[in-house]
Amino acid sequence: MSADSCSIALVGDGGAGKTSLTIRGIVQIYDPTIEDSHRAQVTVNKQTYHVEVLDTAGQEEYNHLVNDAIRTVDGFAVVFSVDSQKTFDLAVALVKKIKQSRPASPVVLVGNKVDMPAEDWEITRDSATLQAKNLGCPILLTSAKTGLNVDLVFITVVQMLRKSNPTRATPVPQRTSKNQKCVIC
Ligand SMILES: Nc1nc2c(ncn2[C@@H]2O[C@H](COP(=O)(O)OP(=O)(O)OP(=O)(O)O)[C@@H](O)[C@H]2O)c(=O)[nH]1
Ligand SMILES: [Mg+2]
Repeated sequence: MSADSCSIALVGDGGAGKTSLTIRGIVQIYDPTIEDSHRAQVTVNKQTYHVEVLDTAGQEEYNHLVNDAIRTVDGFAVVFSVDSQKTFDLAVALVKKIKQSRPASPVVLVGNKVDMPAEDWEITRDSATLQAKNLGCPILLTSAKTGLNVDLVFITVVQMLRKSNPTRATPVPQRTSKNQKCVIC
């Protein structure tokens, strides 16, 4: 890994929305695969970072790929779907696992599909927030469908990475008027 790049894995149960979050913003016909990676440009405080986004598969048979990711990437987005207690339980277990094996690595808990009607939610905002606090990680509520907070997932991990290890994500100077921007490409 070069000084101006870092890697972020999206992990979580099957169907939580990892692929949808990853490809949000990509203007192309996308053919989902078992595991795919994409380059992203994340701009934080007018500085651009090159981010490798690893979209892992949630099904149990691909656990070994998730374990590989946990060993190798720099930061994590642990995704659950707000309409599924099962995905939340797995996300909590994954955050604990990551924090145990990679204690210095940034982890963000991501509650996806917040566009779903309130009656479909199995996890309340309050319980998710409380659990995240107990786990010691930030939580973001997202919708890959509407795009809500999707950029923030990557921005937040990069920000945490900069703080925890400034040499890991060295900025590439860039012209942009916005303070924060994230482009998956
Ligand atoms: N309503 C809604 N549906 C979503 C959202 N994100 C994903 N979905 C749907 O949820 C389903 C699963 O999404 P994926 O992105 O394939 O989930 P995944 O986590 O990549 O699943 P695996 O690859 O099997 O681990 C698809 O039908 C998506 O269209 C969202 O934010 N809102
Ligand atoms: Mg997927």
